[in-house]
Amino acid sequence: MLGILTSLLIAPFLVNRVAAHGAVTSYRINDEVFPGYNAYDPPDGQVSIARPYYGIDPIFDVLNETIACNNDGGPIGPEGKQLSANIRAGDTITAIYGLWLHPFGPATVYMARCPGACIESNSRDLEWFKINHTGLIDGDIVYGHWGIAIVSTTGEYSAKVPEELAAGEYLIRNELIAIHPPSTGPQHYVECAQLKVFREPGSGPGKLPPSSFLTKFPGAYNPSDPGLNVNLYTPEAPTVTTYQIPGPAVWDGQDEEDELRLAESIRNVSRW
Ligand SMILES: [Cu+2]
Repeated sequence: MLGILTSLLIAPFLVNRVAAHGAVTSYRINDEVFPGYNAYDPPDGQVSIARPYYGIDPIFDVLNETIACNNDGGPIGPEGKQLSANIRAGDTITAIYGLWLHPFGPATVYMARCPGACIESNSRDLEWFKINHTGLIDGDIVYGHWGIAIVSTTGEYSAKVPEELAAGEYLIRNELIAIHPPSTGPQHYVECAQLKVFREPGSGPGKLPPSSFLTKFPGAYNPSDPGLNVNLYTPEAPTVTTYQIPGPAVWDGQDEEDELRLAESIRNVSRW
């Protein structure tokens, strides 16, 4: 009797816990689907553009050594197992999630240039730049729409590779930040994949983001970032309609002077 009662009480809790987590299970580029990595099968049999990841459980500590790609930084294995997908600069890559239910928090997408072949690169050593993010889309932080709710309603999240980006090998890093836990702090769900970016003939060499856009993982976030310290459970939470997405500004091809001009114009505006 006690056993049945206990399992009735505990089972839904466990199911919810497991079911609520999630990860990228495949990618889509121009209608072509690239199978992802399965953290619950042995890595030996797997061939994928995805970097391996430890599992669907979130990372809580933004200073954790695994926060770059939710693994030790390395590829699945040698070339032949660790693949890369070709993508044209300016095209869109869609991360497809097997299951995702958390509705509160921002979605972010980063890329990092590998100095040589990505298969030789540890994700922790690379300099990352943000290519896309979606925070609070509308409404307030409790009843409004968030970036990660795009994933809970559509099962996927898309980001455009900057049209200006130089050709070469890159990692892409999809991250969903679920901010609902009241006591533990936000949950970071991170997966990476390898891309080979090429450019349309005649479109020029492209460029890399200026250093002001570059960051490291760990390093991009600080536990004290405002966007990582939002409490949805206060009486005033339904009146909060702004949210500051953690991490650097999005780079969509602008150079440093553009960015300085923008910062200057914002400073001028805020003086008024
Ligand atoms: Cu979860």
